[in-house]
Amino acid sequence: MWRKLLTILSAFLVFGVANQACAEDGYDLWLRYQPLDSAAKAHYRPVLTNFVVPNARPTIRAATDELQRAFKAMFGYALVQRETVMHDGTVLVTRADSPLLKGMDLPFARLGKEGYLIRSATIGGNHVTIIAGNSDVGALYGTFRFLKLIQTGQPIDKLDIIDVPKLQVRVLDHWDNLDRHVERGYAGQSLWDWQKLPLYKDPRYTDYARANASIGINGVVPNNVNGKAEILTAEWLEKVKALDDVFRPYGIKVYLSARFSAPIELGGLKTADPLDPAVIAWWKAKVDEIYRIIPDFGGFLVKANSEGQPGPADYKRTHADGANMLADALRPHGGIVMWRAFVYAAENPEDRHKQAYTEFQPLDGKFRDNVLVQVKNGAIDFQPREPFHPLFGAMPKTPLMMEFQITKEYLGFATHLAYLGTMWEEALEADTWRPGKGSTVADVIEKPVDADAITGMAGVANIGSDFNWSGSQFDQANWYAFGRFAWDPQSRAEDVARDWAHLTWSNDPAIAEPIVRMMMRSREAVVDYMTPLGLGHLMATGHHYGPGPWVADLARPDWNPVYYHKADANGIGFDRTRAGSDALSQYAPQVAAEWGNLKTVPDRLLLWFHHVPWDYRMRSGRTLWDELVSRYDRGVDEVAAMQVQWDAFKGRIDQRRWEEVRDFLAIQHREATWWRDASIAYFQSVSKRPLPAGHAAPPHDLDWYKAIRTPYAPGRGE
Ligand code: GCW
Repeated sequence: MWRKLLTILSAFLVFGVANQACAEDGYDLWLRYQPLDSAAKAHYRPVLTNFVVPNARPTIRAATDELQRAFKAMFGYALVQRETVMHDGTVLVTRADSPLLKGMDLPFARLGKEGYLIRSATIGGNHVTIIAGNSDVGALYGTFRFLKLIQTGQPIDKLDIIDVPKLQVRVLDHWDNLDRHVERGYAGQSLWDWQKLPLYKDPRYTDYARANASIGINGVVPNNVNGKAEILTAEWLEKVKALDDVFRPYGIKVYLSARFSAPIELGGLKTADPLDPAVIAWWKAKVDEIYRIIPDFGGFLVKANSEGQPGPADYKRTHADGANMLADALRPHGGIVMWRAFVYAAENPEDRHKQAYTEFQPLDGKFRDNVLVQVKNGAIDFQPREPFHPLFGAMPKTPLMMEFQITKEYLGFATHLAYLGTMWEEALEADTWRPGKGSTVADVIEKPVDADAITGMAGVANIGSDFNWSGSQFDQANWYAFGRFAWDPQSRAEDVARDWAHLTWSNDPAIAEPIVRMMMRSREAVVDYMTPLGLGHLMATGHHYGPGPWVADLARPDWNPVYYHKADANGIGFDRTRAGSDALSQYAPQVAAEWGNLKTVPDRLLLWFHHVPWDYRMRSGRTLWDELVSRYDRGVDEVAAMQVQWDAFKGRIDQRRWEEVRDFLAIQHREATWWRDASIAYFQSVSKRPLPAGHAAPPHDLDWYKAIRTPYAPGRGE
């Protein structure tokens, strides 16, 4: 009797545990390693029985640990480990200089420092799979690629793959404060538990590093660009070192945001003037100290003379003076400076769109060669849609790196489903026409300005301590996509979405394909219900949550939405043609000609560059006013369509994740409707035109929307 009871009990326990293991919550990201069915196992088994570990270098160990983890999960068994002897079915994870590869003609010369090859080969009569690079980290990247093939059900018996990253610095910028508040973060607190560091290293740091390495990210800036100087003190550097120790095996370097006034705050100096010998000496000593603690430190990220941050202009010096001073301190150690071009000044009446170009373009060629100038994709600020930044192509002697925002400050925080791959693709494939036709933004950032110039891309992270990392299941796609675009700026957003959907949701095309279609349309939906037809910067004040197109009372003109849309009785839009602010003249003449002409400017940028009468006839045949209203509705309808699509997945996607997405789509629908109603109510009060037939009036009057206050919205900028 007791035996029977025990069996039932243990069956219950096993079932209970198994059940729990199946309850996916998103923690595993795209590295879910789902159990394969028996047909798939039988298919793969001949190619995979054991592997060789020629040595125990930490990065090779990280790669083989990942292989084992994945195999146990997918196949139900671990690979047998062999030291040197190969058998049929060996996976060899190694480096170009391995004696095991002696005499083989492999194209290592094409792989650079971080590239890899995956090759099905015969060694000593055995059929093996070689995963190798010139460096250990190349082999690690190759391992993740190999696993992806299995995760997505691809054949692996005749492999001949080569892949090399096109950019060198592929870095995540965390806007995390030392008290764990994340500026513009919507995924909980900062991942970095500084108070427990350096002694306690949360295992999540390793999982974070695995996820980054799996998509080729090789750098992390853990602290906010609006930062405190304390991070540079010895006490904090020990904490940073602890993180660095976790990241190193995954090929990830740590960089730090450096506050320009640190010599005053930490060093007790009277000035932070970059040409002052005492300041120069302070930074040199500080950098030497950092490298004593963190020998593979990457360098500094700096936000200077922007939104109240200190910088060289405080001493009438240029950005180049500031960046070069830090670069000189870092150079002996091989460190770099990422100097942000996101600058605009309160006292400057010039169109904010123009200010970064005005300040930086004349400095072309004046930066040290270990400086990268980090430029946001657009000239204003990560809006749902912006034209590409005019600096791309305009500084041919200066390495420019792209800065994208992964966290969705302006695209619905964590809850709105907005795949940013399409936005980044749009920016990267834009033709700068510099020096001539066919020189895209991707080309500009990819082609080194001289033989050994650095290249890079930065993404403002959307990661926090939420169990699903990004605050939502679908925001994981943006982290994933950032890695893929940083590896290859010519990536196609749709391919990336498809890979992610397969890895994250299902290999069943009946699920994955509709998800890809949702993702591909999702960002345009946000543009439609927030900032259609080239509008931008219409959000509420401070936290940026919800609509605020009426806001006109902020200290600086260029913080007010009315500055950007300029709606009046005649029309709407910012005239940036020669008759207006002339920001267009910062682009190549061909670009300026296309966008400056009402006949050729695409609808999507119309109001970014032109002030247009409400009755202007659009390509659709509708008036501008009618078109504007119909765009708002189109955006809301698209969200409703996503809800219908998602409902159709009920029971076919694991419950918890399915429910979360369903509920988030409901939030998105409510907020999209809020944006639509409030914006139409406001613009109608200016345009004084009736709504076109078939478009419902907002349910409340304008004052009702204006009165909405959400002081506790997350991610505040402080
Ligand atoms: O997008 C704006 C944000 C600020 C941010 C700034 C920047 C870190 O609202 O919170 O500050 O850009 O990029 O420096």
